Amino acid sequence: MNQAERPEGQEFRGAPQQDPAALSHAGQERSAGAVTPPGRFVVLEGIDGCGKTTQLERLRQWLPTSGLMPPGARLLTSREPGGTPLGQALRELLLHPPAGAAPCSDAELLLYAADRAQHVAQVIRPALEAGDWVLCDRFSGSTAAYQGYGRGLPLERIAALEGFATGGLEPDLTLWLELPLEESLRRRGGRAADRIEASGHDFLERVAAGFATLARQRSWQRVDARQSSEMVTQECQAALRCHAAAGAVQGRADG
Ligand code: Z5A
Repeated sequence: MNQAERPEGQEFRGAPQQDPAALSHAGQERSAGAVTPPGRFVVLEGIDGCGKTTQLERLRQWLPTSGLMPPGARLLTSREPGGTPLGQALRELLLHPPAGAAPCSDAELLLYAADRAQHVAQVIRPALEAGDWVLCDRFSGSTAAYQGYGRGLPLERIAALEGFATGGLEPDLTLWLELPLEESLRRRGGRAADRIEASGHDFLERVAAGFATLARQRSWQRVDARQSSEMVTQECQAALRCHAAAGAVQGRADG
């Protein structure tokens, strides 16, 4: 999707929800030891061209009137890399570096971590702490898939760096848009590849397999991205409803 069309950093207010109990998350924890901000953090992951940008825009339009968001909560959409002004500069360096400035694998990992640290500190955590919802195109899973499984950097090193960059913040829900690599290449068509996309077929195959492994390990919600974009949207919406319903049950158990 065209850069100018991307809806990053936009905010929308939720309509009054149909079931106020559906989003009771006070006191829940995303991960052991991490205090949970009251908002919701939803991430779209998958290989290049799997339809994240398309679905982010559709969910951006749907969520505020879905009845899932608490009254007054805002929806913020963002992406990585590039969800902050610093991130925009890092994105250019990462995807379209000037001649001679392409980062080595370790530097690439550190630049993605820097982008994420700034994004969490400046955008994501403040929004979640204010009770808002954040819908993000890519997060930590992409680093494990591309720099871990793709580049072959040690996953333990990546995990340690992630903890440092995010302060332990993890998504509440990750929607993994699963698409075969060949279909992703077909969808890309004649569009010029950025530096990561140009890393070669074997690299992209390792990334795609890495996403499948991560989805199993991290209990991501799989969405079949081969379907029409309307059907993909419906699956994403169903996953979000399910997640909210599970939150309501958990909230009642806690309360
Ligand atoms: N990267 C990394 O290495 N490490 C990290 O930690 C992070 C990222 C965070 C960011 O690229 C690059 O950074 C990315 C990973 C790396 N590189 N790669 N490869 P980006 O943000 O510029 O782009 P992207 O996220 O990889 O993908 P994209 O090009 O924006 O694609 P998309 O958002 O997933 O898909 P789309 O734009 O919605 O759709 C692609 C096309 O398919 C478009 O023509 C649509 O109209 C069409 N489409 C969408 N859905 C459908 C369906 N359902 N059917 C048919 N056609 C469809």
